[in-house]
Amino acid sequence: MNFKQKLEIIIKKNNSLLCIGLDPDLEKIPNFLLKKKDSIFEFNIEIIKKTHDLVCAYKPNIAFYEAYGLKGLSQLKKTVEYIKYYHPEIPIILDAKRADIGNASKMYAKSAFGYWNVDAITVNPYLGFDSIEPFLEYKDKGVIILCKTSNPGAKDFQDSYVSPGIHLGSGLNRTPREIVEPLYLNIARNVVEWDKKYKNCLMVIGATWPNDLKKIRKIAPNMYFLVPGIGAQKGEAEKAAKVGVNKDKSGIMFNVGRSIIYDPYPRKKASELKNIINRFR
Ligand code: OMP
Repeated sequence: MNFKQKLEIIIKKNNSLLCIGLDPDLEKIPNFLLKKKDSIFEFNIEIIKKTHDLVCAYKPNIAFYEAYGLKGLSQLKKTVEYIKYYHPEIPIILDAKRADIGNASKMYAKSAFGYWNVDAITVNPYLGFDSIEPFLEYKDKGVIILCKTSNPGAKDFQDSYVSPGIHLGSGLNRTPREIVEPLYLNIARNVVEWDKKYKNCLMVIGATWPNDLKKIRKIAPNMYFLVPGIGAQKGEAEKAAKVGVNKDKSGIMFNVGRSIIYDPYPRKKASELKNIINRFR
């Protein structure tokens, strides 16, 4: 079963487009867990136990584990193994925003899909097609390409006007200089082309940019999107759900981290968000 099939099954089973970000911060996790040996892992287990029937995916961001060195990374490994053992039907997305020159990307891909054994990874398209291709070659995995990120600085470069170049696999096809569009739309068009061949592409679009989300949905009517930025980053689930879904009222994973995992009642909060998304999708 490939990543998209796995995702579609769990979306239906849990009737949910909610993805929870497992981004543990030792300064924020409850005191009683800090006393335990593997407090990050224990914190994640608490969240997973309370939410596994409410989600369509879990997304650990590797920064929150790397920050604690090998001890942190070993707890990421334990978290992945825990989910794979107790909830094998739930996809795990490694949020690492990787990609490098080809031979290094090959190693990043091997690390994500081999060692970490996750179902999908986030990647950064700045280095171009040859930096993404080593990930795309894992056809049963999901490759989630940054398109328009949720942060305020997304405007700095991603909104720049460029003359569109489409990489069709055989090489780059650039339109005349006078034709321009924002870089993020050019990325979206490229990802749609890549997906025709590899069939495992997804895109990241921040919930903080609902107008851009709408434009990207037009370019990629059938693609799955990862939409972060709800809650702590002030993106609104209602708006993003209305404009972002595909014709089947699906096609999105809404990632929420802090505003669920640090809520005193994570299950209640996750359930509320799941229901809001379902009401507006
Ligand atoms: P909260 O802001 O706590 O909900 O967490 C957001 C998570 O999504 C973090 O792990 C971010 O790194 C990630 N993220 C964004 O916030 N914005 C993006 O544009 C892309 C991502 C991502 O790729 O997941």
